[in-house]
Amino acid sequence: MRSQICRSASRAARYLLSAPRQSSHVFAEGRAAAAAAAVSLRGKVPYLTSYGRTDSGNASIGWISGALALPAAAYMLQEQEAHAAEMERTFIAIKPDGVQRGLIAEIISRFERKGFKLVAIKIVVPSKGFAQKHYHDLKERPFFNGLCDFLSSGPVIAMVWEGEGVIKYGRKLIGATDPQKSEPGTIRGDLAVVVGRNIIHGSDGPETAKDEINLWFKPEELVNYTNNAEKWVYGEN
Ligand code: DAT
Ligand code: MG
Repeated sequence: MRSQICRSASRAARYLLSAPRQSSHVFAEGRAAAAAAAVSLRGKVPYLTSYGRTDSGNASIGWISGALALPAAAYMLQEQEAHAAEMERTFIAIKPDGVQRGLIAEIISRFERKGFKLVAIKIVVPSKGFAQKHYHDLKERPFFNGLCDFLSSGPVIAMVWEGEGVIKYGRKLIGATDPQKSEPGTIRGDLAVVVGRNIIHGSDGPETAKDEINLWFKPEELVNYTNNAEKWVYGEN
């Protein structure tokens, strides 16, 4: 309940703090922010306890609490955004073989069921030049040309998944590069046979995750939202 209120206050504060979006709707959100902030800080900030009460008989206290509510909402916004900034993200792609074999839903569901959050998704046919950029660190390898031809041979599902430890654990869900060596239970272990057709890509570390997300997505294509399941996945309820 408290985190819901914080989120609503933070959302409203975000509207209020973004100058170009001023409208009556924004001010309505602002009132909601103030109210939500006041409610959620009740008990922590003494002046806020009487916010919204008309029967207190003490107008100045009501005014002070109203004045404090917005900074409080802004503070909670910072807190929430700091938390969001900490939340790890990784780039995951279903390669043309995975798409053609009808494995999109199967692969997505493994990440989804684990408890990770999908924050960006699109279907694209990368050009060969784009594939070369994506695999630039492998350009000296003998299979580089064939690999780039393959990645650009058809539609790819490009995604960004978010969650605690998602980079490393995403790689665990995917399994070893060579499906002959991937454990059963992993995506490649269960669904692929040879290294040249191993159906899925996943970033291998924080730096590559950042670079790959930036290569495949514009910032506005990443969606910040609260998933209702989060409080059950992370135990904040
Ligand atoms: P991963 O995809 O597990 O991160 P990688 O980055 O070493 O593995 O290689 C990228 C892709 O290149 C890999 O998914 C499949 C292909 N590949 C790797 N080694 C290969 C090989 N020996 N022969 C053919 N293709 C290979
Ligand atoms: Mg790799």
